[in-house]
Amino acid sequence: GCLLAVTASSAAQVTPNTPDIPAHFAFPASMFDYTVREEMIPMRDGARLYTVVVVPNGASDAPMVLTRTPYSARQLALGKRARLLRDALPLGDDVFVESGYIRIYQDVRGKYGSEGDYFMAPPLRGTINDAKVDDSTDAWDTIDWLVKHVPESNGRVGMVGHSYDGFTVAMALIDPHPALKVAAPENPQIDGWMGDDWFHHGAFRNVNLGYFTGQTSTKGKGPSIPKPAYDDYTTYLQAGSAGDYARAAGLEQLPFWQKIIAHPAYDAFWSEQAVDRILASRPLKVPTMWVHGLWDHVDMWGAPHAYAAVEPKDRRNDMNYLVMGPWYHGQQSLNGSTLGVFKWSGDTSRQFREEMLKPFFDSHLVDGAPKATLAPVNVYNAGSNRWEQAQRWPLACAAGCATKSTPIYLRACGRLDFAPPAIGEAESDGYVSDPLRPVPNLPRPNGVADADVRIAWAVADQRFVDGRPDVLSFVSEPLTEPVQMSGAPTVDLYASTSGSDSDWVVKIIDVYPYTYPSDPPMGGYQFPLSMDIFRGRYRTDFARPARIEPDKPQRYAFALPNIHHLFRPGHRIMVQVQSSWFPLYDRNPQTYVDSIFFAKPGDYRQASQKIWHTPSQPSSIGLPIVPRGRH
Ligand code: PG9
Repeated sequence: GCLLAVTASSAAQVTPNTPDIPAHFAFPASMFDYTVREEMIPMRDGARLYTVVVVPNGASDAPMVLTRTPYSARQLALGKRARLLRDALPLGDDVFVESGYIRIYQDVRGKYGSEGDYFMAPPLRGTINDAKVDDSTDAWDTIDWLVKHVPESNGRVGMVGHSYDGFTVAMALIDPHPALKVAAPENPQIDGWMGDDWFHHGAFRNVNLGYFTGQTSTKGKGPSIPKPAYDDYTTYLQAGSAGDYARAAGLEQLPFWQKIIAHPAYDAFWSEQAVDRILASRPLKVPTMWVHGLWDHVDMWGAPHAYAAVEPKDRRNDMNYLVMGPWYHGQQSLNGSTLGVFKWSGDTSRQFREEMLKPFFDSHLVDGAPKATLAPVNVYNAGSNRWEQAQRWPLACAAGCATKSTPIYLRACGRLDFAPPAIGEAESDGYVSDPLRPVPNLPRPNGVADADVRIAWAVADQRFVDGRPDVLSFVSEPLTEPVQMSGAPTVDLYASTSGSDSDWVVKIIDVYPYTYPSDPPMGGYQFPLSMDIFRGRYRTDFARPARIEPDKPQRYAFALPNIHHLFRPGHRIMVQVQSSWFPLYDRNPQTYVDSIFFAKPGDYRQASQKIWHTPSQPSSIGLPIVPRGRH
């Protein structure tokens, strides 16, 4: 009774000459607590998309969860082929398995098993894409097929996915199929130029070069770009401009690279494909949970901006949800107990999946499930080490929020103060920015092998650059009371350069007390909360770059990524300013050229940078400080 009964064994007749790889092999279905169906689902233009439908044994009237991906549906759904469904699927699917969902993964058109042509995160059909199909119609056609061809289902579909897969979820929300009942775009790419994968405020993210070869050199998984050095800093510095490196590696063969270099500015190609703008112009039909990592520097822009674009349409405040966790890119689907040196209150990723994602999906998809009692905004506070809830986001901003943000001023002698600059104090602080010695974004060396370091770089102790002669640090007195920030800080920088173009990087940092008895190595830690880069040539118009007049103070105004953080008494607020962030972003040559992708070695020149702090040019940061007891 305890042994597995071996029923039919139809051993084939073999001789020593029988080849050892049979024409067909399959594990017996009885091994698994689920079945797998591989389908080619037809789209309206005749292209068929490879889709894996994973059905738990005994399912009936079960809801379906769909992910559309360019990263191999077969690998995601069948890569592990474990006996139990919960071990077979990616970890982030645990709550769907627990609720008995039918899980579906599909290759986007043109990738892996799917037919048709591949376009990288393609724009919605319309003005800049004259195709008849896109990720919105493909999602519609897929859902339409699923509700008609999966007899074990209850006809209701949810969509979930992270990053590129989050982009496909967001695209499905545009004119959605009526069976799409709920969606969770996680770290979605929403605007590739403003602050997601390709650029941040016009500065190009070098890491994309390897992504382009990996994704678009072949239908399956392609190689990353060959690197001549272990240390990426060395690799990119020796390569010259991003364009030089791309040319050396043959990227001119890749149409998407050609599109990138044809559109370095925020022209119609970018602004018209920005998914937040498209969603803002459509009715809100599907309850949606936007999921964001507070330290996700890949898609820093997407989820909060899409949430904000849709929020005005959510009149009853029961359709549009935002979750922001203490995560790097995609960590919500993995273990979320730590990030860098920080230990959170348990596995925050599992908490999100179990206490937010599951009840949200269940309530819209599972027959008879209770309505989820979930706050519209759930955000982790790394200062108090707990999840906190809100009705709306942000809690403080420049205008239109419950609280107006509070300016804090960059003052002489590296001070940061709530009082504006006084007459008579030194007018500016300066540094020399040398593009031949750019400021690193993480301690060197940073090679592909250091995955942990690279992933957690966004929480790295910023003392590794504090004190560099080309980094300015402005720091407050130790706080005497707790300070809560909940929103996006805004930069209002008066800066000049002796060059004719320049980047400005601004960071908001929580400086721990110099001694920290409960965790001594944390004494003095400079914990970055919000940082971003701004390419100076776009200060007046993102679509039309302009030369910067040398040595003339100019105003640079832009928003930084969201913060939800309690600064504790004894901690200090720090603002760092620098003019490069390398190798994460390509270097600004500091001499105005038509396209920085093609800057020549002679264009890269040192520049004297000044940050002004006079009564008429008071550089400041608008901090989203929330009165105590209001968050
Ligand atoms: N960051 C990747 C990506 C997102 C969207 C478009 C292209 C690439 C990703 O992790 O999927």
